[in-house]
Amino acid sequence: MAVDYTTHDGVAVITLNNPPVNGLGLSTRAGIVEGIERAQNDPAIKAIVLTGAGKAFSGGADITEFNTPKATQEPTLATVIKTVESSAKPVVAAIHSVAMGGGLELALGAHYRIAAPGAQIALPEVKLGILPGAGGTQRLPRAIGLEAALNMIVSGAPVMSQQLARSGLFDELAEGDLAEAALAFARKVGAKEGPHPKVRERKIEHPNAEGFIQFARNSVATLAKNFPAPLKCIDAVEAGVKNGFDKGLAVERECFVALVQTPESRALRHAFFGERAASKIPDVPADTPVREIRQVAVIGAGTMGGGIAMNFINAGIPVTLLETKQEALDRGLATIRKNYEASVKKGKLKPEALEERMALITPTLSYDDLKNADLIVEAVFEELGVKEQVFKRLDEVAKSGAILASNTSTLDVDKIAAFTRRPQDVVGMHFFSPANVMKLLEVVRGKETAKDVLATVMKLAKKIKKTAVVSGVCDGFIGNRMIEQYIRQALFMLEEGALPAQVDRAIEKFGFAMGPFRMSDLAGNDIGWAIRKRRYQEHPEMHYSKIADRLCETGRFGQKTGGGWYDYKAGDRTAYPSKLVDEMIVAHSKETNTQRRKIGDDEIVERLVFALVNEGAKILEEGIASKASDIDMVYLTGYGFPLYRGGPMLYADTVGLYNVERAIRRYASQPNGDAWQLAPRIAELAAQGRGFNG
Ligand code: 3H9
Repeated sequence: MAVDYTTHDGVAVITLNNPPVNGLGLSTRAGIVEGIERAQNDPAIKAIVLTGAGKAFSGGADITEFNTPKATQEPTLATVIKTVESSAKPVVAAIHSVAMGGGLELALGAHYRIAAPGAQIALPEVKLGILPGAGGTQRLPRAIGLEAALNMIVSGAPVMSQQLARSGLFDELAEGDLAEAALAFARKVGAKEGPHPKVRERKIEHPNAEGFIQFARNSVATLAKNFPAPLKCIDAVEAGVKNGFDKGLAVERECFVALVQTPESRALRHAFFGERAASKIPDVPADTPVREIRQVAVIGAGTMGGGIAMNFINAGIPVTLLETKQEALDRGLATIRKNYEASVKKGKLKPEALEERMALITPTLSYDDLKNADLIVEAVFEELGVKEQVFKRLDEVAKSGAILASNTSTLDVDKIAAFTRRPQDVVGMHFFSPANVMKLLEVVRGKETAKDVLATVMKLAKKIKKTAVVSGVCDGFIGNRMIEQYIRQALFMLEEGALPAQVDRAIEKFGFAMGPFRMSDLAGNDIGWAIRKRRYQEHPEMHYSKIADRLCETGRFGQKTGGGWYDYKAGDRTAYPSKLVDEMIVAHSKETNTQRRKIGDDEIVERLVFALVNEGAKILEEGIASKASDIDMVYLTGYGFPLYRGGPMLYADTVGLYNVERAIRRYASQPNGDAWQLAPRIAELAAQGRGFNG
């Protein structure tokens, strides 16, 4: 049963009981209606309390039902709320922990609301690409005022119940036991004559509602460029302000139905579930015991090591920071301090917190100081010999059961594990630069990595607010292995007729934060050069355009050398197209006897994105990633793939794998076609009319 019904001295208590968050799925909705009717028909009942069991009042509509028949099957949420609102006996919503989306809308349909402090109150629907679809855009402005409501609706951000104590949303804030307070409140209002108050009957008071709505529309239009939902929220609120509750409700409904079918909403819901699914590893049960991480050590105080250390410090976990030389240690500490000072300046960190955080770092030059660490993350030079020295030393000093993690982005974690006598304790933790900012953490699972090590690292990742995705061992793991194919295509296109600025412009228009050439200039072109040199040795059969090598031979490594694919001016990160480089590209085509042609933006986008998709499919086939949504999470959180497209694999599903396959076969038959080896998984799924995500 998704709803419990109990009675307490004249009060009926309807308790949503649909773990984990009392989502308002069909059976829960039906249970509420049943409960209200039962209470109406029982003469002994004078009032009704509506509440939630477990860790939420309600997290809102059940998102998994969207676009399925259950979503529109009666009783819909609108019917449930109408039933609650029109109950002759007063309904008191007793809110704790979480009242979000449809959950808050349900509470707004009650006659009274009583809340525990510390409850998160939100209409977060915009974050899923929709708008509150069960009266939220109409009732919240009537409950807390136009401005506060519009802020909550358009941002989706949660507000703590105590902050709303005087907003008109709650009749009471329960300081003690919520259940008892709700019963007492219900008895009190149950003794009163009806009718009981309805939020829908309140007025929206605002001195200049029209002006404010116009102002909100203008601000939202620029902020929410690629997302249609926020503007629709304003349309619905405006309709209610101008034409009354019922007309507003009709506009809200219309907008909801349209938005829930948009690709943007599908992408955002995919990301919501993808983030949660990423933390689940198929053969590592949720109840796997975890190791306790009270003390962390980081080896290497460079940009990467310092950034990694900051993650733990920010979560209140003390860090021992090890370097080989005092100057390097001092430099690393100074950089960390500078980063925190910048946060203080921006008002993101309280000045007193700066010293507290710095105090959590113990700098050292001695491996002996690592003996108490529960987790040691290595961020030293990316060379197997250097890693060997570090891990052999760690094997000597680390306590038994300590997790030994490498931040390697390219090296074989199994080889690194084999430098120790405890490969089961070794794991890859691949942070992305800047490590204190980027959300992505690739957790690299070696062939001997213990399950409890994985479970521990995944849990810790949540604590340090990272999106952790598990990758098997392969060259480049998930993210960099795919990006290599993307860059390869970008370079071929230069040879065939495009110029860097055109390629970047096309893919940035598609929604990438940064095109491949601007990205490469930022990261340093020498990094890719080193990887290609290795490839020429290891995979001489793999064919690359030599245009990037030619650029590197001139010393144009990117922003750090004042020039790369673009020109840069001192103190200015703007990428200016470089006449010199463009001429070099054209000359290179000539020398390689390549007939330059006009390449359209559509082709640029297709070749870049499908190169990711094709490699992603191979990664799935090989079991390097366990699900397509993991790959999407890597690209959404680490590589600037546009969120509103949901990641490369979901995008491929949106285009249709049949079309992806045809395009790849076409490119395979054109110049540089040897780079396109169609992943069998794409052909298989396309033949079955399926996508990567079902
Ligand atoms: C809506 O209400 C539309 C209406 O306006 C109109 C309708 C007509 N549905 O985040 P967690 C699952 S739209 C289904 O790890 P936490 C989640 O997938 C809805 N499932 O926990 C996960 O499953 P699993 C508006 C949901 O404690 C588990 O619960 N509401 C839903 O860190 C635990 O989640 C929202 O957008 C749902 N609505 O945070 C709220 N919510 O264990 C979205 C959660 O299998 N939810 N799940 O991986 C949240 O923000 C957080 O989940 C919450 C709890 C704060 C509630």
